[in-house]
Amino acid sequence: MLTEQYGPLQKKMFQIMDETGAILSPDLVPDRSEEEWLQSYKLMLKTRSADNKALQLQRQGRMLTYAPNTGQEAAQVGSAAAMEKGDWLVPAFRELGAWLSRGVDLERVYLYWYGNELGSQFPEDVRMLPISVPIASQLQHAVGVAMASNIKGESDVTVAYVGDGGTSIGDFSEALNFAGVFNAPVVFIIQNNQYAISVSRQKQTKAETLVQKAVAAGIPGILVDGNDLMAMYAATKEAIERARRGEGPTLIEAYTYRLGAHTTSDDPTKYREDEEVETWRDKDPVKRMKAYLIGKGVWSEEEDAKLIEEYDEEALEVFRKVEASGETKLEDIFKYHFREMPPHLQEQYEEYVQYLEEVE
Ligand SMILES: Cc1ncc(C[n+]2csc(CCOP(=O)(O)OP(=O)(O)O)c2C)c(N)n1
Repeated sequence: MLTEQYGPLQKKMFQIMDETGAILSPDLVPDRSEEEWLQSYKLMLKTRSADNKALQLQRQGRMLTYAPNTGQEAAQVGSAAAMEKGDWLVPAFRELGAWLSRGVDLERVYLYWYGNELGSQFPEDVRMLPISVPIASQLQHAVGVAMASNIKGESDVTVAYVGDGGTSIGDFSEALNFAGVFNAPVVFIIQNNQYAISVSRQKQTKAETLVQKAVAAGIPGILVDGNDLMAMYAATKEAIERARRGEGPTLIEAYTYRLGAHTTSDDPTKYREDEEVETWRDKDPVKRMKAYLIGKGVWSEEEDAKLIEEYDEEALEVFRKVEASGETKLEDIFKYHFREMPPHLQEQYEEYVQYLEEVE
């Protein structure tokens, strides 16, 4: 069991691949074909292209806001790749690689950041809850979804994401506790990207690691190099299989770094040094997986450059579609927040309609 070797109290970080793409532990490499690793790599690349394009568009005043994922692609794609078709994904708001891996269209994601409510509507067969910005609130829902699978006698597992900042919120501890008590088939993934906006990980908690919070809840945990696609896949797969066997929840801390800004409204140069960012650029998850695949002879620099170009163009195409049809209507905020509009919202909506009549 990886959680025994690399459990919270072992004070070790689980890694399979080093920063150069070299395999450190050949016996721990998950049983996947080179083609499957290549597919995951392509999803990481697609995530990065979508990120870059969204940032450009936001700077041109065409995208409302955006929360970049650059640097965190392995934590997202590696964990989602370990999920089975019927498993549930419960997101926070910075897991683009995981969403794309699960079959969410980039168009939905861009619609969301464009401010359109339809960006939260996924096809029926995509088992993902809507993006959740109220920090850590999604974790209670995740436990509920997982408990429902248990009650219905279904074998689906729920994978829920949260940031390092989210671990300081009560919902996080409550969700872990509930999951443990009710043996819910849920895997919690903390993307520890070292910052909650400007609050550094050191200021977030005096605890040495975030994963040690699993000990208090009495559930297994593992600290993983979040920039190592293989390690993230292996750790998540083990946790999902444990949950599916009826052995309850796991907490995974993916140790990673947000290379970009918190959102497009943030200026990270105000609270962190360039040198720090540079050391993390050396640990870039995309770079190391690319080196691995080129080393295996299944990928090349030429194919890489060509695919990036294709993904960049595709992202722009998708955005143009969103821009052409996805204009945000204020009334959507009233209409889609609840299934049936509660009286206080009804009142505000009527006021808004009256206002529109007056100005027209
Ligand atoms: C309950 C709540 N409080 C405050 C905020 C404002 N806020 C938005 S993002 C954020 C930081 C989140 O940091 P973290 O959980 O580490 O995730 P990251 O943004 O780094 O992915 C805060 C405080 C919020 N969205 N929800």
